[in-house]
Amino acid sequence: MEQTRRSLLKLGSLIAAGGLASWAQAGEVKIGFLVKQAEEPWFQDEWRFAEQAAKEKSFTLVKIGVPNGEKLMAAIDNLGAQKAQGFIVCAPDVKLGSAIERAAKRHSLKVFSVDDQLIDGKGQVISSIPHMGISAYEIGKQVGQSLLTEMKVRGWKMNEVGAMRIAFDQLPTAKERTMGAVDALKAGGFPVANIVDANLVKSDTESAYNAANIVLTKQAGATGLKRWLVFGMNDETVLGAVRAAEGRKVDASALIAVGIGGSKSSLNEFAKAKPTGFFGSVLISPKRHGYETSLMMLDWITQNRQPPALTLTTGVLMTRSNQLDVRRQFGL
Ligand code: FCA
Repeated sequence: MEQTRRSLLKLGSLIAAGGLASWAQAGEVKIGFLVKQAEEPWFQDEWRFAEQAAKEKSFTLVKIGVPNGEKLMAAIDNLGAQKAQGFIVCAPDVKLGSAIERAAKRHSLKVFSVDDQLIDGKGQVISSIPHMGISAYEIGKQVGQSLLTEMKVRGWKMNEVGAMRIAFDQLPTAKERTMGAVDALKAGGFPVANIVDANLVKSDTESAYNAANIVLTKQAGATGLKRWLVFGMNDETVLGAVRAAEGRKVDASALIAVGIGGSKSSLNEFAKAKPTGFFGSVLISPKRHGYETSLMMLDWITQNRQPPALTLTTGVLMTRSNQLDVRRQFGL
């Protein structure tokens, strides 16, 4: 009798907690993971960690690369047709926010953005779509501070140094990251006149290579600055500038470039026998952005527990010398 009473009590609390009222079992769940640049190591890592979550929790993960708006809309329709319940997205253009939200509603799909926060037609953040991103401005500041520190270690005179901001200002997180670095440099007394923008057309290595070449050509004539700091939104764009500097015979010792990401692009660079101008990268967590977002989406679908409106993740400077430790700290 006592046992029955206890089981009934347990049942009651389970129902209260939503345990029995679950909407779908994990095994029936299908979650899309849509990324703008599937070829970039960061997104491959995100997918890998999302796969890990899918395997552990037995749901189906549908990975789709969405390099443009058309592919993105087709992918959402496709997920709807497959009877998926939700998707995580890093969109090729954040201004597609309202269109994404409408398409998701039409197919009764839950939507959770990752990395790049979606905006509406007025440029306002769409707060009804939960988001996980990096604390862009703070991480940018870390980049700027590490550039200052390394410059001091090398004994450079700041007024003889140029700082190149690889800019992609149409993407808010990219602007915040790079402006964080600019503000840190300014706060450290770096001469504002020596900070120049290399404007990206696209956020990839090739575009950064071209943009950096333009800046270096101009500066060689104008100011003759021979030592450079380089920073940008991610490792891939910073590496484009490093390659451009190498092409113009800037010695590795005359360059301090710090990226953001810490995935394969930077690890390959650190693995080179001779150090290049790529000094470090602020490691961010593809595990949190891939694994954790997937589990949050699963909870939303199965427990009706909506993810927090905003989750911001942090980073740690990784260099050739501390890479193993830092990656271990991040569970990578
Ligand atoms: C953006 C960038 C990626 C990565 C991610 C966290 O989406 O394009 O390279 O830095 O944020």
